Order: sequence, then C-alpha cells, then structure tokens
Amino acid sequence: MPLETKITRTIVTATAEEWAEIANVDVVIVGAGPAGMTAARYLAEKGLRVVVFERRLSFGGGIGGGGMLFHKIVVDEKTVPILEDFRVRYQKRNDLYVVDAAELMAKLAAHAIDAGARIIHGVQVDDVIIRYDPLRVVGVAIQWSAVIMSGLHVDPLFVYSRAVVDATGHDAEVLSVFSRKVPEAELIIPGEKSAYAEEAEKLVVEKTGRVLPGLYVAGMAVAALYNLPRMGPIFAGMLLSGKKIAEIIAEDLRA
Ligand code: 48F
Repeated sequence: MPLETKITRTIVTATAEEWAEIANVDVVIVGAGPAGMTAARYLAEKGLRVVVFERRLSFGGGIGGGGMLFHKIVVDEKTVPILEDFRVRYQKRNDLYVVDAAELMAKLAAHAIDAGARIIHGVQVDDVIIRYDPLRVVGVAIQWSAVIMSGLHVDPLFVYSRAVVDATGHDAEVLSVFSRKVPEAELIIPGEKSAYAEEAEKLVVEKTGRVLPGLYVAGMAVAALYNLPRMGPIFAGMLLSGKKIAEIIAEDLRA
C-alpha cells in the first residue's frame, strides 16, 4: 500500500473511532481557556467522559496574551493548591503569585489530557440541544471553525451529553445562543461590568454554577451572565471557577 494511502487511512479510521465515542459523553466543555481546561482535568479525574471543543487551533484562551502581552499572569494564595496539582511553577511577589503564561497553558492542557479529557481543536459550538418538561440542555451542535469562517452553509453534527459547560470567556457564547433561540427560558446576558479586580475575583467564583438543568457556566462567561466586573490578567478566579464547576457537575451527575 502506498504510504500516502496509509497516512490517510490511519488518520481517518483513528479519528472516526474517537468521534463515535465523542457523539455521546458525560460532559461537553466549550472553550479550552483556563476555566475550561481546569474543569476538564478535575472532571476527567473523577472518571467522567469529557470532551472540550475549542474553536481555535491552540490551548489557553486569554492566558497566552499574559498582561498586555507581558508573558506572565498572576494568581493569589488560594490558587496555589491548583498550581501544585498541575505542577505549574510560581514565584511569590507583592502578596501575589506570578506564573509564566506559556507554562500555565501547556500544563493545564497536558494534565487535562493525561486525566483522560479529549480536547478537540478547530471545532466551534454554535447551538445547544434541548428537551422539555423540564426545559434542559442535553448537548451541543458543532461545526468546523473553518466552515463557519468560510460562510458556507453546512449542517452541523450533534454531541449528546449529560452536562454542557459554557467556558467561552467574555462573550458567553453558549448562553448567548441559548438565550436568543430559547426565549421562553428568559435568560438575559447583560455582559460584564468595568474593572474591579478584587470584587470580580471573588464574585466570579461565588456565581459559578448551574444555569438550568444540563447547562453550567464557568470563567469569564459567569461575569457576562451576572454583569460582574472584569479583573484583567489575574487568573485565580478562572482556575477556582473551573475547579468549582467540576465539583458541582460531578455531584449533579452522581445523583
Ligand atoms: O477567553 P478564555 O480564556 O475564557 P476563560 O477560561 O478565561 C478568561 C481569561 O482568559 C481572561 C480574563 C480573566 O483573567 O479576563 O480573559 O473564562 O477562553 C475561552 C476559550 O473558548 C473558545 C475561545 O477560542 C477561547 O479559547 N471559544 C469561544 N467561543 C467558542 C469557543 C465556541 N463557540 N466554540 C468553541 N470554542
């Protein structure tokens, strides 16, 4: 068999086997930013079948930009146990802990994958699957990002799941599409407020949780949903929010 044939067959058959499994999972996480990848690791570690869809061809969301492209981010003391879980090195300065942005992105992704989560790049979630009585979310509609960028009319595929997490960051894309397409849910997404780092860090974790049956929110999407202030390049709230949503979902799915 020519090598070219082998390359194609190997990739297509290996991918097709995995997609058959991905079609029905326990948890879909939308967005491979800090909140999404933290959640993915802690959920997968509990034995749940987790897939993360990321529309870009990279990991990390807003981590890579550091603070105005300076390649460091900061967290606070409460986050140190999470950094240690992910083997991320840190340095204490001015009562904060400074972390290398590239290291954080790489290690969040590596530990999520090692725990058993799948991260699929280049796929955008553009809708949810719903059921009634009670109104609930039971999965997502997905499309190649490249197809969406091209403007071609191509129908999506579906992924059925017991829980969907909006970890899409500032735009809360999953909640936004749900709010637009399912008006009877009366879900309003006001967007985030101007900066107030200390309040934002606290509130984003406090408000992390379930939005309605099957639909959960973590990270900056929480700020968009509850009109919370932004916090800039301090990432404690993102990591803590990811860990908290994993605990909430694990508890809900056990019931
Ligand atoms: O934006 P992002 O990093 O979200 P986050 O985990 O963290 C926010 C911080 O980075 C920062 C901040 C806090 O300090 O202010 O902004 O809440 O990561 C979100 C990821 O989701 C992807 C997007 O490309 C990014 O990598 N994403 C967004 N919408 C979709 C999506 C979608 N519809 N489908 C798939 N991926």
